[in-house]
Amino acid sequence: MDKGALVERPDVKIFLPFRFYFFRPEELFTPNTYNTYLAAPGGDHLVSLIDEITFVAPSSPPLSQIEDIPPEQFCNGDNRPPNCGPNCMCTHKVDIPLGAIVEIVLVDEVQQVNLSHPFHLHGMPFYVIGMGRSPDSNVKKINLKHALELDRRGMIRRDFTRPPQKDTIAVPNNGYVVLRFRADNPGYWLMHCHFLFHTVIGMNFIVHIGTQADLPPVPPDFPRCGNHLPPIRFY
Ligand SMILES: [Cu+2]
Repeated sequence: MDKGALVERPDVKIFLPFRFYFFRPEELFTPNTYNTYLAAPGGDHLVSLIDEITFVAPSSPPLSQIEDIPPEQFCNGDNRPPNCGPNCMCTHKVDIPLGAIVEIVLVDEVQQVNLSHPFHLHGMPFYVIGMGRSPDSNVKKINLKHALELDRRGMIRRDFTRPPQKDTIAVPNNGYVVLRFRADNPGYWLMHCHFLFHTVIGMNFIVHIGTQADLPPVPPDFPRCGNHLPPIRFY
């Protein structure tokens, strides 16, 4: 057990709600936009949002070619591009200092019965220190606001005694999970729902740990790649 990660107050605490955005038909083919969507059985056209952002893969690998990625392509809940719209498309990246104790609370705002999204983190395992649904029977659907309120009132319990260590956890539908890890592996790590049809419509974000100085140099003959399409306006 990493007892140092299982302390009352983490260094970084992030609440991340996730949900779907359903397109109206007239939104789908707006000139000069390029929407990605899933055509679901039943006819819905949707994208995933984590903290109101649908993830777009960067045009080059950040690990080896960070200088080739326009900084404005990155975003997060605190730094969304202006006029991003309801299907805000950018490369969702959360910056974490190397060595920080991180707590992530994932909140299911999809709330589809029998659908519990399996979230997977690359790079390091995490402890699952909390999981549940709202104890308030008047609240039929959980959301970020309610989860924050529960946390403020001390009603999101955290178990530090013997939490399981995992690399994937199903977030109970209409509920939440509380994860803890020590950010001791520098780099750019994807965290994403492991339903592939949710990954392709943006249910991902990058956990960026440390700085470029914490990474080994890129080998001189390392393969390079990039975006071969003309620039696409995402937002
Ligand atoms: Cu999912």
